[in-house]
Amino acid sequence: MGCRILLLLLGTFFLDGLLLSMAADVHHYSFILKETNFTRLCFTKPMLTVNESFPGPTILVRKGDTAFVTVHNDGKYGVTIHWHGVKQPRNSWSDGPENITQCPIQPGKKFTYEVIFSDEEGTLWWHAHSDWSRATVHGHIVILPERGKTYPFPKPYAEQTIFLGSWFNTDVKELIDDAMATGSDPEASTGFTINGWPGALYNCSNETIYTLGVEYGKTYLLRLVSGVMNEEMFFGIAGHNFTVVAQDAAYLKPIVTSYIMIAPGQTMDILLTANQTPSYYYIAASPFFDSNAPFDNTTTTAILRYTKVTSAPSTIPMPSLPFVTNKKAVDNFTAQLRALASKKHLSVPKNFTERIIISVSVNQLPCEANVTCGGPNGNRLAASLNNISFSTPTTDILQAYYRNLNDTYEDDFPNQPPVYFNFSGVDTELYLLPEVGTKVKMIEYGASIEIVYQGTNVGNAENHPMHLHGYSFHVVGSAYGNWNETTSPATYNLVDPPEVNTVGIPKNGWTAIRFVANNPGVWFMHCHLERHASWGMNSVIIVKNGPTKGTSIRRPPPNLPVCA
Ligand SMILES: *[C@@H]1O[C@H](CO)[C@@H](O)[C@H](O)[C@H]1NC(C)=O
Ligand SMILES: *[C@@H]1O[C@H](CO)[C@@H](O)[C@H](O)[C@H]1NC(C)=O
Ligand SMILES: *[C@@H]1O[C@H](CO)[C@@H](O)[C@H](O)[C@H]1NC(C)=O
Ligand SMILES: *[C@@H]1O[C@H](CO)[C@@H](O)[C@H](O)[C@H]1NC(C)=O
Ligand SMILES: *[C@@H]1O[C@H](CO)[C@@H](O)[C@H](O)[C@H]1NC(C)=O
Ligand SMILES: *[C@@H]1O[C@H](CO)[C@@H](O)[C@H](O)[C@H]1NC(C)=O
Ligand SMILES: *[C@@H]1O[C@H](CO)[C@@H](O)[C@H](O)[C@H]1NC(C)=O
Ligand SMILES: *[C@@H]1O[C@H](CO)[C@@H](O)[C@H](O)[C@H]1NC(C)=O
Ligand SMILES: *[C@@H]1O[C@H](CO)[C@@H](O)[C@H](O)[C@H]1NC(C)=O
Ligand SMILES: *[C@@H]1O[C@H](CO)[C@@H](O)[C@H](O)[C@H]1NC(C)=O
Ligand SMILES: *[C@@H]1O[C@H](CO)[C@@H](O)[C@H](O)[C@H]1NC(C)=O
Ligand SMILES: *[C@@H]1O[C@H](CO)[C@@H](O)[C@H](O)[C@H]1NC(C)=O
Ligand SMILES: [Cu+2]
Repeated sequence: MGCRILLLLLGTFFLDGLLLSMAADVHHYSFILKETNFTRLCFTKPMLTVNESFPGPTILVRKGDTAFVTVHNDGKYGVTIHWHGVKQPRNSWSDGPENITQCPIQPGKKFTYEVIFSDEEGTLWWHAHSDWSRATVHGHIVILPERGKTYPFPKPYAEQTIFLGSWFNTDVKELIDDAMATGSDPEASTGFTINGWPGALYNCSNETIYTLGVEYGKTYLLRLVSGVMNEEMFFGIAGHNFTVVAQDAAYLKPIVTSYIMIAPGQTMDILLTANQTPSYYYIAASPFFDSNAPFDNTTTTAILRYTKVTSAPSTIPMPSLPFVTNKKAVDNFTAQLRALASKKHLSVPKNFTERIIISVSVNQLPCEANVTCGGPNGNRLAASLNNISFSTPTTDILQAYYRNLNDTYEDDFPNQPPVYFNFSGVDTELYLLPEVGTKVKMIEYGASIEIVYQGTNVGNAENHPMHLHGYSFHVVGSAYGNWNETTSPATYNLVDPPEVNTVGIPKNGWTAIRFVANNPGVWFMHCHLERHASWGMNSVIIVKNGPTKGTSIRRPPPNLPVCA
């Protein structure tokens, strides 16, 4: 797939390691977006895909490479693509979120993204970043170690990408447009999928199942992505424990477990050794969901089949996953996530130059006079950060920032919630009426930032997977209840906190993250539950330029889509 730029001419007097680490490759991909029919999902309507494939094609690179991806839009709507978890140093231009860093690629048009990899290593993913199109427009990004380098674990016999998805037996654009028109909760998905197949527990044929063939005694690296739209998921494999070795393209201290909890947007790399009685075993994923909102309560399955076993047993064993509301199981798992200690991780900021406290809420807005709204109390459902419900502009914020244009956004996103109250305990009938606006947070280049996300019990409380573009961050603390300036920082892990791009804020709890603002640009920050993002649980950070060209945002690429 790639044409390789080998820097061998630099001379053989370099030490091997140095030479190899400079040999970054350049890859070229072409994506054709178009409507496709998928009978395998009992699907009745065409859906938008890349290259008629669901999930879409995998981008395969090594650490530090660059990929040019030309996206041709042969669909009906404007779409953008985001490279989830790729930091894109100085290059917000290719980050993708619609009307944040670019305007959509219109039908009949194309745009070439320059996807710049830096320190990511492991598994990430790409997805559409326009309304709900990511439900069907998504795929893996696999980042291998640099040439000549190895994994920090024994080399697996083979690798396999595993994509957890949501499946809607309807047109997702119509679904979210209808819900937004009345402010009601969007319909839950019809089911979940593993590598695009729903599995044995739906009313499709039993042939609609993904099968992973394994050889007895071998170890496999499973690269798991959750592209699920609105639910966190438990995932397990009957009869087998497995070892989690990375999350969001950063290595972890190995965790041996029988299940994981993975939130929308997150990725996990898992080692599975096929060391049980050769047979068939179900692989399964089912939701973790602890709020009163509608959700998809189904289970998707795949089959782990030992090769040389020719027929299935009369009963294929199912993994026993935690019950849908089992918070303890979630906490047990997430508490074990620790960065693989290395020199790199000594870079956790020991203190901060700026602390930003952000309340995270589901709210309501009054219904317009001539509309019948479907939210609670006849209101419109909304969501907010620091009680500001984000309104997506109609021209992109990056252009406005780069060209100093007014009227697209305001730069006064506050460092504090507007009101302090018992965030985690307030009666759920109460809600704060959010302010609607396009407010961004300006950050000085090089600042050490601490963000405390404080979940609230306003509206319909639940776990929120918060995602920040352009960065990965250290998750230094998390607990139930209200964050306390005196007692909470004392509990922080500043030694080996996991480094991720998406983190679940516990229901009625808080999570603190730290990062150094060393990537100038315009970076979207949002809940990765798609309905909350649609309702405004979003904001933008703008990291200002540093003192030199090499610490400043790059120039815009040619042919950037313009706004209608
Ligand atoms: C997508 O399809 C186009 C047209 O058939 C092809 O040229 C391209 O290589 C495909 N891309 C990938 C990533 O497979
Ligand atoms: C999808 O299937 C429908 C109904 O069978 C058909 O009318 C339509 O042309 C198909 N669309 C594509 C893109 O193949
Ligand atoms: C399967 O079909 C039955 C009967 O129509 C229905 O009750 C059930 O909910 C369906 N199950 C799923 C998972 O769609
Ligand atoms: C698929 O197989 C499972 C397990 O054997 C069975 O319970 C289910 O009824 C089958 N579903 C269909 C649609 O045949
Ligand atoms: C998986 O781990 C659990 C808990 O440590 C243990 O009880 C169980 O025997 C293990 N199962 C296998 C198949 O190794
Ligand atoms: C979700 O599924 C579980 C297991 O079938 C069931 O006990 C629970 O009542 C379901 N919850 C809802 C809200 O449907
Ligand atoms: C969580 O872990 C503790 C100790 O490690 C164990 O006693 C408990 O049963 C676990 N809870 C769940 C729900 O798995
Ligand atoms: C951390 O930084 C803050 C503000 O920059 C300062 O007030 C505080 O004293 C520092 N704490 C420590 C332990 O250095
Ligand atoms: C509400 O009514 C006003 C005046 O008739 C009209 O201009 C506006 O478009 C209507 N809004 C909606 C959402 O229908
Ligand atoms: C982005 O802006 C265009 C107009 O330039 C508008 O049609 C589109 O709805 C906007 N997208 C979002 C997600 O608000
Ligand atoms: C932008 O806003 C500033 C401050 O409000 C004002 O001084 C300036 O004239 C405005 N620029 C444009 C191009 O409107
Ligand atoms: C924070 O904790 C301290 C020590 O327990 C307590 O004195 C203080 O009142 C708490 N602050 C708030 C805002 O609850
Ligand atoms: Cu959320």
